[in-house]
Formats: sequence, C-alpha cells, structure tokens
Amino acid sequence: MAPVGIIMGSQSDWPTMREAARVLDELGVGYETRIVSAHRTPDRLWSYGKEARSRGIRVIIAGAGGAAHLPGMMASKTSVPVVGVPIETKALGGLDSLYSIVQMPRGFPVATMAIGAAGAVNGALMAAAILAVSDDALAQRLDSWREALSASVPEVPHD
Ligand code: RP5
Repeated sequence: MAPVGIIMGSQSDWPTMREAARVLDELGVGYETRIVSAHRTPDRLWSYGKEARSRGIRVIIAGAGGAAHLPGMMASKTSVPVVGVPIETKALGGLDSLYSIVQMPRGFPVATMAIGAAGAVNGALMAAAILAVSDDALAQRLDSWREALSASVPEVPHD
C-alpha cells in the first residue's frame, strides 16, 4: 500500500497537486490520489480518514481552496499527519485557503505549506521527510534531491 495519500477538494486542484505527485515520483515514494471534498463528499472524507492508518497511509497531503476545510477535517478524523496545501484562488489569491488551513484550533494540527505550486512541492518534500525519519534509503534520496537542487542554482545571473 502507498504510504502517502494525496487528496484534494476538486478536480480543479489537480494541476497544483500534481506537483506534489511529480516530486514523490522523483523521490521514489509511493502515493495514491483521491478527490475528497469536505463540502461535496463529506462521507468520503469521513471514511478516508477513518481507514487511512489501517490501509497503510502514513502521511496525507491535502490540497484545498477557498473555504478550505478538507485538511483540518481530515486532521480531526485521523492521527496520520496531515500536510495542508492552500490552493491559489481567483477571488482572493489563495489567502482564503491559507487562512482556512493554517488557523487550526489547538489539538488538531495541520502542517501548512505555502500557497499554490510551491506549497504542493514542499508538501511532498515534507511528507518524504516525515517518512525518512524511519527510512534511511529515502533519507539518502531526499539528501540527493536537495543537493541536485542546490547544484542547479547558478552563481551568476544571466540574460
Ligand atoms: C474547494 O473548492 C476545492 O478544493 C477547490 O479548490 C475549490 C473550487 O472547486 P471547484 O468549484 O473548482 O470544483 O473545495
């Protein structure tokens, strides 16, 4: 069973969340993808959260936009760590998503990333780092990924 669940509130979130999938592919981390909406499919959210741990999910990356209740609701339903990705929105630029995800009441944390694609990429890296705590081979792959990123940054800007 895949250790990472990438979930999102809508099909429209996939262009952002596929960035997380891409990074997990690069790191050789298995994942599944699901559309789980807190508002439109609450029963699906409930059963996904209830079964996540017993199905072998070890980290959940949850992307949602607007009144973005998915990551927080998921965190209330499972003790599997939830990494939240605020989707950029047309109306409010994703600040609505960010505030909805980051301001969890005490007791039910969501590790909240940056708005948009950067957040999706970092969500995957955070999930990998969590798994790497007990997986030395993955820790090594994560270090190599970071070294490659550093090596790709030129010292001098060019036109
Ligand atoms: C949220 O509503 C989703 O996460 C999505 O970001 C937003 C808009 O969804 P659509 O109307 O595009 O399906 O639940």
